[in-house]
Amino acid sequence: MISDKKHVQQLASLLLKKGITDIVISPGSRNAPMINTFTGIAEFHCLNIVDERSAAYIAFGLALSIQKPVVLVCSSGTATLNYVPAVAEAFYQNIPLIVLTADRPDYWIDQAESQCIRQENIYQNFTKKGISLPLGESEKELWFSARQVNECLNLATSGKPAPVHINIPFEEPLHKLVQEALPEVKDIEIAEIKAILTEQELSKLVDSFNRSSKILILAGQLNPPTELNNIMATLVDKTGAVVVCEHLSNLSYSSFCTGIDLLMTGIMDENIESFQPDLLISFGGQFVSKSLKQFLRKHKPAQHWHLSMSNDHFDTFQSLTKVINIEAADFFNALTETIHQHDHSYLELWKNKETKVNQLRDSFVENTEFCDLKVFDRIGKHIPENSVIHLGNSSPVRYALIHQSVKNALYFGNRGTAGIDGCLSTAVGYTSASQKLNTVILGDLSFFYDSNALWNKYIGTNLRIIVIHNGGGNIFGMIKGPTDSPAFTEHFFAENTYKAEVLAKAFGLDYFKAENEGELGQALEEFYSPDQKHVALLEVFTDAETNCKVFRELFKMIKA
Ligand SMILES: Cc1ncc(C[n+]2csc(CCOP(=O)(O)OP(=O)(O)O)c2C)c(N)n1
Repeated sequence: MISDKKHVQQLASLLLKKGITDIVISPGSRNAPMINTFTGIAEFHCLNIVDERSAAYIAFGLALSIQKPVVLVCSSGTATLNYVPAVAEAFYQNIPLIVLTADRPDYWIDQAESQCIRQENIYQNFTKKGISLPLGESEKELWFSARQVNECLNLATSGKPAPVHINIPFEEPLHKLVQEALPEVKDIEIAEIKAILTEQELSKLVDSFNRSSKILILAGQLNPPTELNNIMATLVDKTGAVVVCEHLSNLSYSSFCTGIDLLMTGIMDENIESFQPDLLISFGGQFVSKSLKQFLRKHKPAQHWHLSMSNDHFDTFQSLTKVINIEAADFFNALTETIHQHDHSYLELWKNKETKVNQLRDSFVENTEFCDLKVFDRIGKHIPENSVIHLGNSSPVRYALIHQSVKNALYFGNRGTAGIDGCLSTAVGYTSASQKLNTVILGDLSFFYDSNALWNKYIGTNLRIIVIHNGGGNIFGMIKGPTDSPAFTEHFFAENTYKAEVLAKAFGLDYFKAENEGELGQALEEFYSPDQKHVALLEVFTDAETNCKVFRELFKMIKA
């Protein structure tokens, strides 16, 4: 059985034609025609999440996992506004979400009607396109609506993917069901095109590349790139270009440089000009490292090329000279075929420094007291190879990037907007469709903020949650500024004495805790044991002041 509402029938038909079948529904009345239609068709895979903020982050995590668009369905009113944080995160990470909001007919808006707000274009800053479907079901209105839905669904995945919004007004009755097949609707396809460089442009780029002796390539946050890793490795071997990446770039090769924050601290004062690039090439999303940005803003390259499928003019380092509208893999492939061998002295300079810094880090971590820095080292050594790791904001992602990455692991983090409000939900959504072991590591505030992520039936047994309980927002003690304020403890650190244990028990998770190194080692053994067959939460208690002291000492030591 499906709803009798024809616009919804058409929409469902087009979603199926375009292979979009994963739907995250939040309950409501106005969205009944969508709920009845999607759940009435076996091909759709429907989840139900009550809290719309969490639902949208779960949909986002699911879309990351299956690498396909995911549909969100909610009622009208504030339900729709709760989607905004995840829609923004998806927008800045180029993930397609199809957001379907139910609405009342426009003649009831602002007329003291229940659960009614101005819903048209509410996500306009974070979507590629937003439409409101017509209410009437005449032939012309149905044709118009099908054309607009086609356009929205095509835009979500073409070029630079992004969320789209379809607002659908419904008149009562909302629950009328019919025993009918979905209507045949024209699927307007979008032709696949591949951007390539003209011969003239390629030869100009190759010429510039060959004339540069210090080439730095920055790979920002990337969803697991399949062929790019090997292409970049070949390029580095041939040219001695320096590839700088973070765990979230999901690239890995012995000649790439990672651990950027510490490495930058290591080069900040000493012989810094020799590290300054002539040519900088960047692609992918954001970098976490602030010191990398500071270094490049101060020591600007003569040329900066940014590779972007949507001609983004990202002038992050105030030195942008060229935007190249091409896939990174295609660009580096084309380049590698034609460029000369370069000498490897620039690469050796960076790699030698990285080796030294890493040695200093390892002996420092071994000798330091129990603190977050040490906890992240131990966690990294226990997470099994081939895992998926989700890093929370803000100090978890920073600590994790200081340490070596886990072998063959995939890394994710909500770095599009760096919110603390959906890190757990994103991980829950990702894990629900993942065959691998997934670990999410979050601070205590982020965990409590998003604990509704646990309020559903879809938590995979392959999920491990680690809460670093340092008594509040410890990041504010680590960065310059907040500790000077008299409002520090109450309004920046936001001291937190609640424990995750009670919530873990409420949601039926196995619970582990650690308050010192011995307990942590023991807990991690059990937490990652093959005998641990159920979803589990490990709460690690550390002292906020010790964490800040050790963190500062590490950077001071590297600098010295
Ligand atoms: C939605 C949202 N609100 C506020 C912030 C600002 N913020 C950044 S980090 C942070 C504290 C995080 O605390 P916790 O999760 O305990 O991690 P810790 O700082 O201890 O590592 C806050 C409030 C944010 N990033 N996102």
